[in-house]
Amino acid sequence: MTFKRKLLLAVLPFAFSLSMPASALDIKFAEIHPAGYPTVVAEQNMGKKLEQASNGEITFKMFPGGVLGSEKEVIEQAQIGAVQMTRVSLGIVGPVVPDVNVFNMPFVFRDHEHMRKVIDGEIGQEILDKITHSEFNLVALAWMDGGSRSLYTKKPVRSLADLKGMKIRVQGNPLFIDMMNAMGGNGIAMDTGEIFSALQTGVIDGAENNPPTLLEHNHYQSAKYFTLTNHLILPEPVVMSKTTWNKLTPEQQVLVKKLAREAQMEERVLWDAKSAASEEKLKAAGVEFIAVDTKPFYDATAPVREKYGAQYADLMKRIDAVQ
Ligand code: BDP
Repeated sequence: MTFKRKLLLAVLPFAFSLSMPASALDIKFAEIHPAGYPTVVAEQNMGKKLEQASNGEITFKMFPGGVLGSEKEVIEQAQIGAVQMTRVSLGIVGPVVPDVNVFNMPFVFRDHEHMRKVIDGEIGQEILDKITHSEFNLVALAWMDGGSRSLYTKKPVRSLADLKGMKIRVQGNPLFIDMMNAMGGNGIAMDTGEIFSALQTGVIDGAENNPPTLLEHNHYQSAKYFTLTNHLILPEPVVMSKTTWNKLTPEQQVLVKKLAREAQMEERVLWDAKSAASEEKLKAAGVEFIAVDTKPFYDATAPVREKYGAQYADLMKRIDAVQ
C-alpha cells in the first residue's frame, strides 16, 4: 500500500466523524397505513423535527404500508428493539395490557370530541402510563386519532336485525369478538392486511372501521354499505421500544415526548380533513352511507360493558364526567 493511500485510510474515519455524530441513533418507524395517511404525515413531521433538534444524533425513517409487518408483529419487534417506534390501534394492545381495554369498550365515549378531551387530559396520560409500566417493554408517548368505527358490509345493514349471522372482521381482541357477537354478527379476528382478500373471497361479509381506512385499504371495492353505528372510538398510541428509550439522554427523552405530543395535535387536524374527503370519495365510488338509530346497538352491547367494564367502574365514571 502506498503511503498516500495509507494516509487516506487513516484520515477517513475522522473526516466521517466530523460530519456525522459518532453514534447516531436510528429510528425505524413502522406504520400499517400508506404514505399520505394522516398518522403517517404527522409522524414523519415529528421525525423531521427530531432529526433537526437532535443535530443529527437521531435519524428517523418511516416504513409505511405495513412493509415491516402487521401491527401485532411490529409490536413484538418493538418489544425487542428491532423496530424502534410504531403507532398501533389500542385494540391490539388490549390483550397484552388489559388495563387499556377501558378505551376499547363499545360506546364508552359519548362521541369523537369526548374521546379527544379524555385523551388530552389526565386519563389519557394514565392509560399511556399503563402501557409504559407494563411488561411490554414499550414507552407510550402520545395518542393519534383514529376517528369512530362503524360497520361496512357487502349487503346493507339498516338495523340490528340485518347484522344477524354476518361474518364481520374485528381486530384480534376477545373483547371485540364478544362485542360483534353481542350485536348479532359473527366476529372473526384477522390482521388488517388480510381484510381485502377476505372480503373479495367471501371469507367475511364485512368489517368495521373509519372512512379513511375503508378508502385507503381499498375495502370499499367489495363493501359498498357503511352503517354509521360509531360503536368504537379507539385512540392509537405512539410507542417507542424501551430498549431504544433507554439509549436516549434525558434531554432527548424530553424532546421525543414533546414532539410526539405535537404530532398528536397536528394529526387531528389532518384527520378531520381526511375523514371529510374520504367520505366524499367513497360516496362518489358508490358507497352508501346509512344512518341508523344507534340505541339498539348500544343496548345490545351492554353485557360487554358489564363483563369487561366491572373492573373499571371508577374510571368509567371519570370518563363520563369529562365534558
Ligand atoms: C385502523 C387503525 C389501524 C388498525 C386498523 C384495523 O388506524 O391502526 O390496524 O384500523 O382495524 O383504523 O386493523
